[in-house]
Amino acid sequence: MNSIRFQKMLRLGRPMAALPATAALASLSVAERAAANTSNGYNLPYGVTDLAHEIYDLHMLVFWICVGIAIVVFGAMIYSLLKFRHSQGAVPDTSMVHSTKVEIVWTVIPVLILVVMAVPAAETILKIEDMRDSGLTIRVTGYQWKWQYQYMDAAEGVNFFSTLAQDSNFARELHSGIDPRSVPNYLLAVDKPLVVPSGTKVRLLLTSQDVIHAWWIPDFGAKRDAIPGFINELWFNVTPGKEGTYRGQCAALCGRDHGFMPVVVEVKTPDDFKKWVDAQKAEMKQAAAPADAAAPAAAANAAPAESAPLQAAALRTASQF
Ligand SMILES: [Cu+2]
Repeated sequence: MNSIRFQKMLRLGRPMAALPATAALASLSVAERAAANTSNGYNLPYGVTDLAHEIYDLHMLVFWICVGIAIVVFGAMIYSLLKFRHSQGAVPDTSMVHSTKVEIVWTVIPVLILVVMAVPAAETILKIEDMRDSGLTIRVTGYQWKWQYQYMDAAEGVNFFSTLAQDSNFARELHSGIDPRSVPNYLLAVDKPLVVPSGTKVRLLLTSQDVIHAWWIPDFGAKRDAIPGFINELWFNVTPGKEGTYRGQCAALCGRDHGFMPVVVEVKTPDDFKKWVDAQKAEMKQAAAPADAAAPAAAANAAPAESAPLQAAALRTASQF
């Protein structure tokens, strides 16, 4: 079953993107709210990628199947309890005890329901694992308690750390005297967000330098563990027109400051992304200028030499699937 059919079937359950369900959302400016997460605070976010929509629709399909089962099962139970109660002179029917016919029926029906759920779920899982034809690869490394982003492909060489924004960091301290509600995007803001282009399949290679972290952006339908000594992959492709800032958190309990390493992604149009990459490269060149003067050959060789094992690792993980 494809996702478009799901969407038509299940539109009922879709949350309203602009519903200001939480105090945090209510405190955002209009511009920020437009780019805020698409969750209404009660359900999964509908998301901004096709994959996120598909995951949402699957979730709603299973939800409505569960609702249907609950109505049928509890309906039959309540009806029987009331209709055939002892005070009404009901006599137990023993003809269905150890009935092969009944046992076949109550085995086959649940199996069919499971198959109905498993087929579209398997299709989506295969899609989630399909890392082919990505347009941009970024290596993501988790640390206690920050993220490092190292770009490959066209943005090769762009490399930075992303840590909790300073105003959140001050406000979170014990007896800071700062009201967290006065801090925009409290604990969900960073100094330097990951920047990606829209309409591009972005592949992340996730690893960690210390303990297990997990990179998670609910609106991308993307969450995966970052494990030391191991490279995990995930991909997302943000629908063009959905440019903006998307926020998530580290989703694996990774130590004392686990709650203070948010994930923030800024989605730009491919043109703006290219400009951003150029600006980053110019900035890095400027920062490296004194070193270049001292050892031009070493500086020129450093970047490719460092990235070669990464490229090899990327190829290795790609070939596993
Ligand atoms: Cu973490």
